[in-house]
Amino acid sequence: MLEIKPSWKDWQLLTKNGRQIWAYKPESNDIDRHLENSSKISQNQARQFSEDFEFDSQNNPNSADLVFRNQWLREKYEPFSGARPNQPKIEDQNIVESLINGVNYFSSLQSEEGHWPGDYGGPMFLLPGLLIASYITGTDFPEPHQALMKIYIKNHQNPDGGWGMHIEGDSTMFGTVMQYVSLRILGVESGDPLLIKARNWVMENGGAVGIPSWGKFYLAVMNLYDWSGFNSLFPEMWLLPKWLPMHPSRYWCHARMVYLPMAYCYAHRVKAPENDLILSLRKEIYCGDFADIDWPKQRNMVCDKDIYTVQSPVLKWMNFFTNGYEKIHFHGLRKKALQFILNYIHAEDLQTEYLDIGPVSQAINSICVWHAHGQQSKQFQQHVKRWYDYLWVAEDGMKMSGYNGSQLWDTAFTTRAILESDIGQLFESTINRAYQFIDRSQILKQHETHEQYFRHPMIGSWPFSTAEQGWPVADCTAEGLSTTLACHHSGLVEAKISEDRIKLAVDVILSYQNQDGGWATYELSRAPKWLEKINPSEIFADIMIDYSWTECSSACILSLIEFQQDFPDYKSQQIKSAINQGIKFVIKQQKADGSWYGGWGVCFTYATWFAVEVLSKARNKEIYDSDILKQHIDRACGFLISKQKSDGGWGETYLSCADMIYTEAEKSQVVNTAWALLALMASDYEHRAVIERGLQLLLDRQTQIGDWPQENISGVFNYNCMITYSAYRNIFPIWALNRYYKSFIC
Ligand code: LAN
Repeated sequence: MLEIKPSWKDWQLLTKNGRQIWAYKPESNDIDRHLENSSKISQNQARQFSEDFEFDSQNNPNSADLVFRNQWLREKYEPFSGARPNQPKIEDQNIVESLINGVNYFSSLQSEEGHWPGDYGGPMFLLPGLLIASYITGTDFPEPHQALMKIYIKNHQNPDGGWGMHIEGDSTMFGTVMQYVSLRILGVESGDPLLIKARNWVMENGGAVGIPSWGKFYLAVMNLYDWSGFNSLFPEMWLLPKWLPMHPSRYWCHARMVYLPMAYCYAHRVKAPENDLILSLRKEIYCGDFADIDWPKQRNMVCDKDIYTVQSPVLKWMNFFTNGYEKIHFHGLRKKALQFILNYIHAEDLQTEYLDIGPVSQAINSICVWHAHGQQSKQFQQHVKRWYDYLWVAEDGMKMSGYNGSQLWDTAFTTRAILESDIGQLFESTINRAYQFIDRSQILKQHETHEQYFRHPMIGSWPFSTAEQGWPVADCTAEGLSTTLACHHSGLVEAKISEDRIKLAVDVILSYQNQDGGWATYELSRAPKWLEKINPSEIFADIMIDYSWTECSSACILSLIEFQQDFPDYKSQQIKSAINQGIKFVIKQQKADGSWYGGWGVCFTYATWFAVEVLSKARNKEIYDSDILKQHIDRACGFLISKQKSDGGWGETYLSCADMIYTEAEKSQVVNTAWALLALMASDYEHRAVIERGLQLLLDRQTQIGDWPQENISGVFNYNCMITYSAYRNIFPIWALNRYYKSFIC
């Protein structure tokens, strides 16, 4: 029943302290050995790969993580053999079975060190960035990796010949040209029918001159686009006084850490040497002759299929000045700025053990370090080792993940989903291992260059992935804290996370609260909203500032409420006031229809769940005015009920995120259904029949072994790019079933 195609077995996921590496035909579990992999593959093997990784993205572009799951299951899965809870009523028995089955199945996918590995792909522009880094630095991936990357890209081509920004998206110039160049780097001939089709798409849409600025950047590095067609990144910006709102230290950390190495490459005009491939590509991706292109005119040229954020007049003015300055820039200042930038890149590398904050900056930092120190330098080699932390193998091929994983996040949610009721008591070893991972993932040290490079205090925080990655996140800290408390309450674990460490986490959460009462992602909001006007990305919105979000705020408030129950005397007044301000913020975010917009999950059901969870908790604990809370909760339930589909479920598509309007999926989605149910049950919604209809859908969709189908993509960032959360299809149905069990059965 668990399908494992022949060459899937050649690929093994190795994990160590949360680190995840896919190794080709490993002989041992030693991760470090497999980073020096130089395997070759024969034509026959390559053919076998193509057969075994054949994937129909038209049916569903979301792979179900079968290479990892089926292999681990085959090794580790056993039907649940423990005792059942005391005799539920006959009519409830199948719900209990389903719940136990769901948890038991998912427990088999837990790593030894306690986390749940999983596919974190989705965006289509990440792998090309890494391939360009590997190309320009002359650092090839091993052949088996290259073969699987090729397959992945081919698998995700849209019927019109192009590729989207992400696996579910319509074709864009950015998606298409980046995949095109990648396939050529990987050795696919320009006469390949797939590439001919892609080229037609590019030509019909005006050629690669219309690629958005991030694409212009990558093409320039590949020497496929002239740097003079790129708006200045004004490296001297880093020398501006720090109190200025436009000083880059005030940007959202992801924008900061991407534009930092981009500015380095821009200033040095880093580019691959001309060779046959480059010369040929120049002919393949443009409508006219490369030599005839008026580059400065292309700076603001963006294909209309790509535009998400229109350039503001402020940005145009700024570009006018910075492009002008570029012509006369002062040598001394440029040198100083570049030295600062390089030092900053080094500091980021050391603070994160070369993982860097994310996949985009990891690849571009690699290019900078190679440029500054050479291919053989220790620093560059450290970078290369980390490339593999970002690669993932699924039945659609090898992709680049949106982060070095979602380890902490998934572990925290899974643990709480299991511990929602006494059912958790049946899974002692799973909880113990998860707790170990939570324990090990709390960030307890700060690098010495921490303050110098604008980092927020982070001792006591939790990250999204692993402690060594070293970037704390406000709501991940909250999830880490809530999970710690839940584990301690369960009585299943020996409490290794001390009271002091719990309080450190609380201090971090308090330090993260914004003036508006809400919580942002990695840092405080550091700049006024108008700074967004200089967002140069065209393809993302709200990328310049770290804003307060409903989800992040709700998670932080919830953890503070839970903490106060256990430790009522610690900073009592300060925490109460933080909770109060926080609730006001969440209430203010509610839309007229009763919903909340989700910035990091799809979409209104996601944020509405977070908000209702915290407002209901506050109401039950008699924090805040109960009547006001009731009003908001009722409106939220009204919204959810109005979106229930005739089969009892809920379903949204990614367009909810991009268009900011509730966009119903044709088919109900288990993940959306679970979020809606969790919210309704949290609020003690009175019409049980409504809840039962949704629950029935979850029961019906569950597979025999206890899994749920992988449906639409569930995650998002910056409104316009989607990201896979492969664990959600298990976590949230389990959580919803368990909450039902707690509320109505046991
Ligand atoms: C993430 C993943 C986790 C996510 C949550 C914790 C779920 C959220 O509540 C807060 C924001 C955060 C931490 C988040 C921010 C943006 C990230 C890092 C990502 C979606 C994963 C990938 C994305 C990153 C920006 C991708 C690289 C692209 C760029 C535009 C730089």
